[in-house]
Formats: sequence, structure tokens, C-alpha cells
Amino acid sequence: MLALDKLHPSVSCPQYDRSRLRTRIAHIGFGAFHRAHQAVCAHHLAQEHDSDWGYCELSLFSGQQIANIKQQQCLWSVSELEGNRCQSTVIGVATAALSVPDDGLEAVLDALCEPDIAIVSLTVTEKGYCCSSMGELDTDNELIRHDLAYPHAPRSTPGIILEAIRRRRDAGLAPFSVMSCDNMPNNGETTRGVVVQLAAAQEPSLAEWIERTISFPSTMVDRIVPAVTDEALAAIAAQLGVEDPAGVQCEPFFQWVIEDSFVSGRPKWEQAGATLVNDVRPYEEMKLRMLNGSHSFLAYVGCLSGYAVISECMKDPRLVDAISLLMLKEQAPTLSVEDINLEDYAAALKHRFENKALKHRTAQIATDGSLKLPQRMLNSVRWHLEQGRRFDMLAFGIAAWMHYVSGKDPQGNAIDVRDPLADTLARIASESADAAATVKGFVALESIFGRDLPANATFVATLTDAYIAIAEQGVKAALDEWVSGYR
Ligand code: NAI
Ligand code: CS2
Repeated sequence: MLALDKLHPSVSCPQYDRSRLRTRIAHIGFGAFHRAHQAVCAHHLAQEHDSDWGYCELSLFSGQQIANIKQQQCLWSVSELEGNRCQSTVIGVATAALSVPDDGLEAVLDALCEPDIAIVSLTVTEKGYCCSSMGELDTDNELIRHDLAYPHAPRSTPGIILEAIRRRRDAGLAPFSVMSCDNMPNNGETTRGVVVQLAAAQEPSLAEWIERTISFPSTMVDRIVPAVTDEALAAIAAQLGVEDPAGVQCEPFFQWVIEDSFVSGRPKWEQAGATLVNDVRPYEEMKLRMLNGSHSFLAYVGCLSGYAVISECMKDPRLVDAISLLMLKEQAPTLSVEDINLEDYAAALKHRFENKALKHRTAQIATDGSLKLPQRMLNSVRWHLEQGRRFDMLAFGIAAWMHYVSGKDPQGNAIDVRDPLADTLARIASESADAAATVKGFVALESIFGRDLPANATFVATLTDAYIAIAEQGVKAALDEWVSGYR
């Protein structure tokens, strides 16, 4: 268990008076990323700028990490790794921690209704928003069906936020801002959309009140934080001198671009390295398409090539060439960001992906592809189709995803596909008569490909070519051919 008096002297500890912190942000989704990103920023504000913004950490589905920090005074450690260097810091900005499984829904709703709460932030993965890639609330989603039937005892993230908003309005409390920190395009608008659509189905006047009163700032968030493994926990314990079941490892890089639109105040995040802007979209699209698009490409092509972690993919020159083409020829032209040199950005991303100290598993990034592909690859494909331009690497990445989600690698070994649509994807792959039918079956999935892409003959033909090339030549030889065909 983490205890401040037992730590190795190299570990940096909170120097601020934790009793001065006020619980002003409630964060839903106490996963690895929040612990190493937003919480670290708040920690620097308290450490170096006397900030009193503290966090109430909340989890809706899993109580384990919340239970872990409750045992250690709401502390955890973050270890930044690069090459042989490691710097560990104990984060002290959490003042309270609650989970629905252990503390119950009412305790979580009470925490969201504390008068001091000015911001509710979220890292609940793409799944947590219960919507299609077009932002429509998924009324077939089991949690949403439940929340429509029982609005005052909700289970979904949008449902819980909505119920807290309703209770605060009824009690005459100040509104909070709702800030998504998930990797989605327009994440603020998407969050507003699902909360307002759910409200409209329950109480239309509440939907109007939310539109008038609550802000949903968008953010672009960036720091690579791999899922914590037993190996990582052992390395963290060796570094700290004590065990920390809530510890995380990450890269030193940190970026956070935030839309400056908060109805009840905000911390001065800019003092700790964040950028406050009026429009996040250019940054968000850049990061989702260049970084996350390359990540997904490496995840699917890397898994099919037998590479377990991203740094291993970066040792294969064909994958490095492929993501360079993907970023600079196919993603960069679709972007509108003005103050960033995209060649430098791409070079910096490749350097970050080479970080051997981070064991960032390709299989982790490969999860939930049905919810990731639209913003990482398909919106760029649409741009190329409109312009009549080539999109070979995007097509190759999507075809690799189709092979991956069929559930068997090229040697016939089973792949553990983790995706809300896993059963549907496996059925399409196993029931289709040939490659063309398989591709057609996949692209007919409207929640991923919309209505436009399946109707586009160039899109379907390019994908079918890539799918067949991988099936017939194997992923490495096929990629060699597709990359050299570009020159
Ligand atoms: P994690 O697996 O450690 O944590 C995910 C959290 O989301 C858990 O607290 C889990 O209980 C909760 N969750 C999962 N499904 C949910 C649902 N349907 N409704 C409500 N809560 C749900 O993952 P991690 O690393 O914290 O990443 C979370 C998200 O943060 C990512 O999906 C991504 O959008 C964003 N992010 C992650 C980065 C990373 O490198 N790990 C970097 C940038 C953004
Ligand atoms: C990754 C991201 O898991 C994934 O899908 O692409 O979480 C990635 O590590 C972050 O977005 C980096 O900021």
C-alpha cells in the first residue's frame, strides 16, 4: 500500500496542504488515463500555483480502483518513462472517491449534487456515451433502455449526469459544466447531444433548460497511458519502494487543449501546460487522425504481423513507412489546424511510438474498433473520395481491421476480439461466401460506415482489393506491395 513515509527519496510527493483542497470537480471514469492526465495537471496547479481545485473520483461500473485509493488516503503514483529514465510522482488532488458497486448510486448522485461541484469531467471510453458515430443516442442500448424506464435510478453515464442536473436544478444549485476527455470528435457537442436527447425523451422542458444553462466544453487530450499489467505494477513497486495498486505508467509527453466555456468557473489549467482556445476541433481532428489513426493502423496490422506492442511495430520499416504515408499523404491534407507544422508533428509521434519503456499493447488499442474507426479513418476516407484522391493506407488499415475482427490470425489462431459488435463482426466473417461478400457485409454496418460509404463503388472496390491482398499474400507482403505501389 502506498504510504508517503515509506517512499524512495527519488519519488516526488505533494508539498501542498491537502486539507485546503475543495472538492470542485467530480470525475467519472477513474481509469488509467485520468490518473495520469487531468489529475496530474490539477496536482501541478496545487503544487506550484496554490490551486484549491480538488477531485471527487467516481466510477460507475468497476469499484476496484476506487477501493484501492480509499485504502491509501486517495493517493496514487504516476511514473513517467522514457528509455531508461523513470520519474515517479504521488498525486494528491483527490479528496473523495466513490463507486456505484461499493457505495451505491445515491451516494454518487449526492456527490454530483454537492454545491461546490463546478465541473463534471469524463473518461468513460467511447462506449460510455451510448451513441452512434453520428452522435445519435442509441435507444437500443441496454443502459439507455433502462434509463428511459427509470430516469431517477439511472445506470448510463448520460443518464447519471442528467439526473444530477435535474436534482441540482430542482434544488436551485448552481449548474456545473460537463467536460468530456474522451477521444471522440467534437466530444463536448457529443456529450451535450446524448444528455439533451435523453432529457427530451423524459422531460422536454429540462432539455431546453440544459441547452440554456449548461456548457459542454470540448477537449483534445493526449498522453499515452498503457493499461496497467502485473509487470507494470511490479516495476512501479520497485521504483517507489512500496506497492501501489492504483499506480500508472505513462510517457512524459502531455497535451491538453480545452474549449474555454465553463459556466461555474474552472482551474487555471493554462498555468500547468494546458491550452485554452475558442475552437478545439482543428486540434482534435489532428490528434484523432494523425496519432490515433496511426495507432489503430499499427494495432491491426501489428497484431496480424505478430507484434505485441507498439514499439515492436516501430522496428519494422514497412510499418514505419506505412504510417508516414498515412499521416502525411492521407491524414494531414484533411486537416485545418494552422499553428502546427504537421511534418514535425508526425516525426514527434513516431518518436513517441518508439518509446520502448512503454509496453503499449497492440491488442489494447485494437479494442472497440467499431467505435474508433469513424473518427480515426473513415472521415478522412470521405474527404479523399470527395477530392478524388487515393487513400491506400486508410483502406489497408480498415481491411486489416476486417481481418482482425473475423477472430482468426493468419496462422488460424483465435484472436480475442473485444468490441461491442464482436458477435456481429464474427458472424459476418464466418457466413460470407467470399472476400467481396465479407467486405460488403462489414461496410453495410451503418453505425460504423454510415449510409454513404457502402454506396460508394470506389470505397468498396479499394477495400476489397486490400482485403484480398492481405488474405492472399499475408499482411507483411501485402503491405510491402501497397507501400511500394505508392511511390
Ligand atoms: P481504463 O480502461 O483504464 O478506464 C476506463 C474507465 O471507463 C473505467 O473507469 C471504466 O469503468 C469506465 N467505463 C468503461 N465503459 C464504461 C461505460 N460504458 N460507461 C461508463 N464508464 C465506463 O481506460 P483509460 O486508459 O483510462 O482510457 C479511458 C479513455 O480515455 C479512452 O477510451 C480514451 O477515450 C481516453 N484516453 C485515453 C488515453 C490513454 O492513453 N489511455 C489517452 C487519451 C485519451
Ligand atoms: C489509443 C489511445 O487506446 C487507444 O485507442 O490510440 O488511447 C492513445 O494512447 C491516446 O489517445 C494517446 O493520447
